[in-house]
Amino acid sequence: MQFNTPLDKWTSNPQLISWITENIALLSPKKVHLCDGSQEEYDALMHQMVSQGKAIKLDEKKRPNSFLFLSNPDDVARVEECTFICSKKKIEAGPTNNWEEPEEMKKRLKELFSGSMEGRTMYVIPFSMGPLGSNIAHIGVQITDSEYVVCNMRIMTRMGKKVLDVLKNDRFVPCLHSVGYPLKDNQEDIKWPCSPENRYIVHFPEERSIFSFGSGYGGNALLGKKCFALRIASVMARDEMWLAEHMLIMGITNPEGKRKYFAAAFPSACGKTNLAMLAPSLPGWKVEVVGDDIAWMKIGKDNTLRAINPEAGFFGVAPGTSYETNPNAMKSIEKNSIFTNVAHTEKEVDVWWEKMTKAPPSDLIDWYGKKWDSGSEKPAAHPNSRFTAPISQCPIIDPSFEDPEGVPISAIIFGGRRDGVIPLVYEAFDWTHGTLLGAGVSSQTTAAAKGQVGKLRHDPFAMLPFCGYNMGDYFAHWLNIGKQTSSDKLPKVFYVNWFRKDDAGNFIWPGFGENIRVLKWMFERTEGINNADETPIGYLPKKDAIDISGLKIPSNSMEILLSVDKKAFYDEMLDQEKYFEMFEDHFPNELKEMLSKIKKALK
Ligand code: GTP
Ligand code: SPV
Ligand code: MN
Repeated sequence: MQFNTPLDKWTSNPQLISWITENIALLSPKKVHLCDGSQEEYDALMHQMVSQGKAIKLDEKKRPNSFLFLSNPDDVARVEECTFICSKKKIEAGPTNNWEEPEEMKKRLKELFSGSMEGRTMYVIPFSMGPLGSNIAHIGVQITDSEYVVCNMRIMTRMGKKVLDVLKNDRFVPCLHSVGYPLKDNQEDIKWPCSPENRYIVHFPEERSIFSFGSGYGGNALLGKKCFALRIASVMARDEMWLAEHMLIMGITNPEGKRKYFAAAFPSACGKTNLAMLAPSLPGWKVEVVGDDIAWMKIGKDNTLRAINPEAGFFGVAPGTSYETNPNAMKSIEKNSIFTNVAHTEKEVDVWWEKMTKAPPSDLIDWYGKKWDSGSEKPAAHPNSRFTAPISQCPIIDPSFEDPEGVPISAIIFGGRRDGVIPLVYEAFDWTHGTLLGAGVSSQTTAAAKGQVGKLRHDPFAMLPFCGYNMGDYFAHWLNIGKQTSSDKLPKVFYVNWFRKDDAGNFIWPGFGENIRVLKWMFERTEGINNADETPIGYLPKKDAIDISGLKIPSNSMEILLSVDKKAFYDEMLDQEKYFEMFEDHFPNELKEMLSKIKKALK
C-alpha cells in the first residue's frame, strides 16, 4: 500500500495502527494519506479538486482562498431516516431514534464498506473536539475518501498531527466515512460522488464508534459535529454527569460593562448562528460569540454551569445571511471559506444566495450549475446551502473562546419556529419547569433535514435528531444536573419565539439585531430585576419592560407578541402530554407533575 508518510512515523498508538490496518483491508483504497493538518496539505487538496472540476475557485481578489462546491441534488441535507442509534437494547435508543440490532447492522455495514474506497485515497484525520489538550476535549479519528470532508474538517475542528501528539496511546472515537462510490478499473470520478440509495449514519453508543456511508454532505459526513459532539457525546455526558447540547454560546455585555453568557437551543435552521453573532441595535450593548451550534456544559469548580464550544468553525445556513441581518457572519466568510450549494456570479466568480443583497446579480449560475433567471420560481441557492468558515475569522469572537474552564452560563434559552400560540419570550419558574420547556420544544421543519418543510413537529431540546439515547432518560438527566448545584447558581431558563406571524403571514417581530431587546430583558432578569408578571405559563415581561426605544413597529405589536391565549396554550400542553406518552415510564414524574400544575392553572 502506498502511504504519503510512513504509518509508524506518524503514530505509535496501537489502537490507531490496528484500526487503520484493518480498514485498509476492508476498504481496499488505492492510496493512504495520513493527514498532518497543514496549510500546504489543504491547498494541495483544493488545487486537486479544482483541477478535477469538483470545486470552483472564487475570485482571489473578492474572496481570497475560497471555494464553491455543488453537490449531487440528492445529497443536500441530513438524512434522519437513515440515522441509527444501535445500542445493545432497543429501549436504550428510545422511541425517537431508529434502531437496529448491533450485530445485524455491523454485518450490513461490513458489506457496504467492503471495497468502497477502490480506486480512491483513504484519508485519516485526527481531530480534537474542544481546545487541544484541555481536559474537557475529546479526540476522534475520521477515515474518509472525500477530499471535501478533509478540508471541511480542517476548518470545523482542531485537526492534524498536533492532535496525535496529545492523544499519545489513549483511546479515541473511531469515525469511519465513505461516500460509497468506488472507482473500479480506472473509472472516471464525478463532481460529487455519493450513494443516495444506500445511506447509513450509524452510531454504536456503548462502543463509542461511528459509521457513515453514502453521503458527503454536512452533518452526515463531517463526523465530529452531530455524530460525535452530540449523539456520542450525549451518551458520554449522561455517564459522566455533564451535558452535550445543540446550543449556541454567546457573551453579552451591558452598557455598564458587565459581561454574562447565555446558551440557546433552537432546532436546525431556526436562528442559532444569527443569535450567536447578533449585532445589537441598542446602543452600548455588545455581543460576542463562543459557539453557534454545539455546547458541552459541566458544573465547574465554582458550582456554576460552565460551557465550551467543541468546534472551531461555523457550518452556517447561507440564505438569509446579509450585511444587514448578520454582518459578523458576512465578515467571517470574506476569505478562507468553503461554500456548498450556493449560487455564483459568472463574470466575477463570487457567491450569492437569497436575501444576500436586495436584488440578485444579473449573471447568476444556480446551485445546479445552470444559468438562473431572476424570474425563476426556484431559488438560486439551495435553502440548506452552507458556508464553512473558521471561528477565528469572526470579528466578535469571545476572549474566552479557548478557555478550557468554559464560560459560566447565566441563562438557557429554548425556542422554535411557531407562527402562533407561543409568545415572544417567557421565563420558567425554576429548573424543573425549564426542563419541561426544553422537552416541549416544537417547531416548523426546515430544509436542514431531508423531508417536508414547514410542518410542525416536536423537537425536544432541539435534540430530536441528535440524542444518542432514550430521550425520556435524557429529560431525567437534565433534572439530575439541576440537583448538582444550588438553585442560585443554576442558569435561569427562558423560551423565545422570533417567528410569530400576523394574519397576512408576515413576521411580527423584526428579529436579528433587534433580538437584543429581548436579551436585555433576560439579562435584567438574571440580575434579579423585578420586571416580570407571574402567569400560569411562567414569568412574562411587564408592560413596557421590553425596551422598544427607537424601534418602528405598529403600536399593538408588542401586545400581540406577548399575548397568551389560555385556551390555545392549554391545547398546547395537552398536545405535549400526548407526545410524552411514548416515553412511558422513562418520562420523569417531576415533569408530569409540573405539566399538570400548568394545565390546572390555565383551566
Ligand atoms: P443550523 O446550523 O441548521 O443548526 O441552524 P441555526 O439554528 O444556526 O439557524 P440560522 O441562524 O442559520 O438561521 C436559519 C435561518 O433563519 C436563516 O435563513 C436566517 O436568516 C433565519 N433567521 C435567523 N434569525 C432570525 C430572526 O431573528 N428572525 C427571522 N425572521 N429569521 C431569522
Ligand atoms: C443542523 O442541521 O442542525 C446543522 C447542519 O447544524 S448539519 O451539520 O448538517 O447537521
Ligand atoms: Mn445545528
